[in-house]
Amino acid sequence: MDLDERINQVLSQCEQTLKSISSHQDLEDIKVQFLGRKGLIRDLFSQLSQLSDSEKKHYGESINKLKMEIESKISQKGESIQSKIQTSPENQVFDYSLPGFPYSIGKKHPFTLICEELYQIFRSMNFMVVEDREIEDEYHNFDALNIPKWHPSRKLNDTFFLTDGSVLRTHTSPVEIRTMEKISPPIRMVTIGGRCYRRDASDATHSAVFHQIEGLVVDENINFCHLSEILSEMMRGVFGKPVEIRFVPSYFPFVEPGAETLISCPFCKGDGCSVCKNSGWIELGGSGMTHPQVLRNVNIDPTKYQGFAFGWGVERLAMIKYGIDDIRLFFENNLSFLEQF
Ligand code: FA5
Repeated sequence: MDLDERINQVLSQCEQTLKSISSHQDLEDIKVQFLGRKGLIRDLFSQLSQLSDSEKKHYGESINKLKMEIESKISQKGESIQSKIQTSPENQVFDYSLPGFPYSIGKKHPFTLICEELYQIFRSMNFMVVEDREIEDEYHNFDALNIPKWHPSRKLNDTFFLTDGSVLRTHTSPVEIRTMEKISPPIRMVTIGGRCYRRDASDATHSAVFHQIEGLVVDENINFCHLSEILSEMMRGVFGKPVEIRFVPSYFPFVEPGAETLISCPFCKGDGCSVCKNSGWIELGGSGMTHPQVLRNVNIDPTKYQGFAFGWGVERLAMIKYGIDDIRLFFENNLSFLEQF
């Protein structure tokens, strides 16, 4: 074998051996085998003495080149062994002195916040806070509330009916009936954040699932001024300042007279802004004096007792209080939204 062949053979031998090893110790052995005092490179250099001067020059350069190439390959292999060692899980070093990741403190959902406020406000006015079922029968959701059989809200495209004929309650007004069935007047009750269901298309102000606050007072000598006072007090509590209430006559079969209830816009004080769509007023829900037939349905004598009731959207109230422009945000669990409160 001439020297050229031997040089190529040593290079490929080195490459093969490097491929087969994975430890620094093996690498040290290879260094000795190829670059050591009795190594293969030395051996090649020793063969130069038998050559002519011109051959010495030629092969001397070739062997030097081979030596540098082998040194570089050994050093690359060393780096690759080191990086494998560092990234293997059993060699990960855990530094116990590093600071930990801080826990971010959870925040209350704006819906929870407003419900807690409403709870405080009504407890301070001595209202009984009640809850009732979300799956209702037609009687309590409609009939007992004087809602006629032909009323559009009873249609399949407005209400979720279950196969057994019961309904997902479309409002919290059936809680009034259930309370009056159980308790005799005087009654001061409120249900806060009761879940309701309607087949409404979802948009910025409507959702198929939403929540209402429903209040009912039944006693002797109850009149519309009492209703107005309680609603004003509720608004003063929520917004922390007096808010004007406006009643616009409206029809709900279970109250007479009935009204859509508006508040003066707490942001622009009635001057007009984007929240109140420049009207100065914001509509929050219905209210009115309990219809005598509703009282009769629960065996309360309407000649002796009168009642007033209101039912408002809780998300709508929270949207106004917290400046939220889309009801869908309440249900999306979007962290960047929730962290604002
Ligand atoms: C009622 O539900 C009546 N039960 C309210 C009532 C109670 C009137 C007692 C008189 C006496 P209405 O359908 O208007 O009324 O709903 C009341 C409020 O619930 C609305 O003003 C709105 O704030 C909220 N609401 C109704 N539908 C939706 C919906 N799909 N998404 C979000 N909020 C809604």
